[in-house]
Amino acid sequence: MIKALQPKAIFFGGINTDAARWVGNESGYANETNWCTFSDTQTSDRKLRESGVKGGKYWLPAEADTTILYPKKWYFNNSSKPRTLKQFTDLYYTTIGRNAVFNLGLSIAPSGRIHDDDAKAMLAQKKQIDKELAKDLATGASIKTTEFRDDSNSFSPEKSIDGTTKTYWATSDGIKTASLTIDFEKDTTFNRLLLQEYIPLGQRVDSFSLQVKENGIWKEAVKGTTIGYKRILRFAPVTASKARLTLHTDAPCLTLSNLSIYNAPIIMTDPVINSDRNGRISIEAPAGASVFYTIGSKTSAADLKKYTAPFDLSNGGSVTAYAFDPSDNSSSDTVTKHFGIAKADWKIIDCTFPNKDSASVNRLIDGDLTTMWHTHHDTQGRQSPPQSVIIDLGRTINVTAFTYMPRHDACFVGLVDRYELYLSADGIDWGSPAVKGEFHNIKNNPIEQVITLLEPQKARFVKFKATHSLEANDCVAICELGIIACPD
Ligand SMILES: [Ca+2]
Repeated sequence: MIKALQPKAIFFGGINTDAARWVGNESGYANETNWCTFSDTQTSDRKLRESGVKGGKYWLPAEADTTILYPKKWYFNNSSKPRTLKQFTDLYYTTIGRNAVFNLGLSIAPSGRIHDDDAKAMLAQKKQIDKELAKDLATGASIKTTEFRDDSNSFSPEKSIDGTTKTYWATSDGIKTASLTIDFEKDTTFNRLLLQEYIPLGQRVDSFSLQVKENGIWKEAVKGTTIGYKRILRFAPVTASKARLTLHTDAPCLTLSNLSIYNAPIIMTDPVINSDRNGRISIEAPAGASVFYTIGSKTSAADLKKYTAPFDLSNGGSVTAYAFDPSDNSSSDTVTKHFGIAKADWKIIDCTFPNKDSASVNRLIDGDLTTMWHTHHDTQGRQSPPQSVIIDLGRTINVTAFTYMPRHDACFVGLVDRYELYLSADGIDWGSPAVKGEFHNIKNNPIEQVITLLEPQKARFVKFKATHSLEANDCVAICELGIIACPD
């Protein structure tokens, strides 16, 4: 009936041969090689669905779906948030930028409306894409080609940069490889390439490469395989006077209706400061941004120096850093992170539930805030609190505080909210807790907690006892424990 009343309607994921093809995953990406053609509408072969089939019998372009919420949730819930601007922007490039249609799963709030946070995230993504693809640097440049069809102006190279996809550059039949060269006439910086084939004549390009003339020398900036309706590539910024796109096809000839070049600004995000188990600090920032940092309590601008490589902080301390984009002088917020002493010499010498599976107790001190120990095992079942673990620090330390990283994966099973911490010189005599209490509001705010002792205490052994957890209180789950020492 739909076909009778709406003959041009397109079905997503249907078995019809005039449908949009489900891309084979629900994570919001198509393969970089992505043909609009397909042959087996029934197949569940994921790789085939993500890539399409060159020369396939049916025209079934890919449609890539995923959720606005991350971690992925298809329905509204209070614990999931919309994707960050960076994640959301990445989705644009891995779907639309790879010749796929983008199908975004929204979660409708109990009010019957799209949640404000989701609406804001979508508007921010639109604004970001507009900013990244704002000024087409190919427009107004001069363009030359190795060959065009019939020497006719209808298919001249200018048709690929004239701002409309209705006109196109095309080569003569039998031409398998051809190039377009853009001359900016001055050094020009860019990091995005957008290509479109003239899709009414099908999808033809098998591979392409963009070379740029930087300081008088030609070098490859980026390369790809298929193009289709639209392909957008991101690459490290290059500064060049000329850019040469070489395309190859197995079809009778080549077409290109659009060639655009952009210089996208960085998505500014706060730097992420990490420590490994040996106390080596590394700082991550958006590609292209510089990072400035300082160690300790000095945070005036003069104290900050440029970050170039990981550094040692095995005795612990605090690191303050911000990211800076030299292209537009924008900065991130300044962030400070406290680190406990390095865990290279630590050993777990006792635990009420070691869990030998991938949730082994060693994950509590592996320096990775995302890996988790829990007291749930296929064969041993769930074990409720109290559960405790004893750590040998390898040497005597003047302990001033401990850190606790809760599970933070949008699941609350075993999320520990009450604790006792014991300290001992010999691992035998524990006495009363050095500190005990509750991690307040841990469910809504599952970030690392720093619990300071009333006064520092020398110890070589630490016992952490989880005395209560959320949900059914029948399991314990913790990502990481740490110790902060007094400066010597
Ligand atoms: Ca861990």
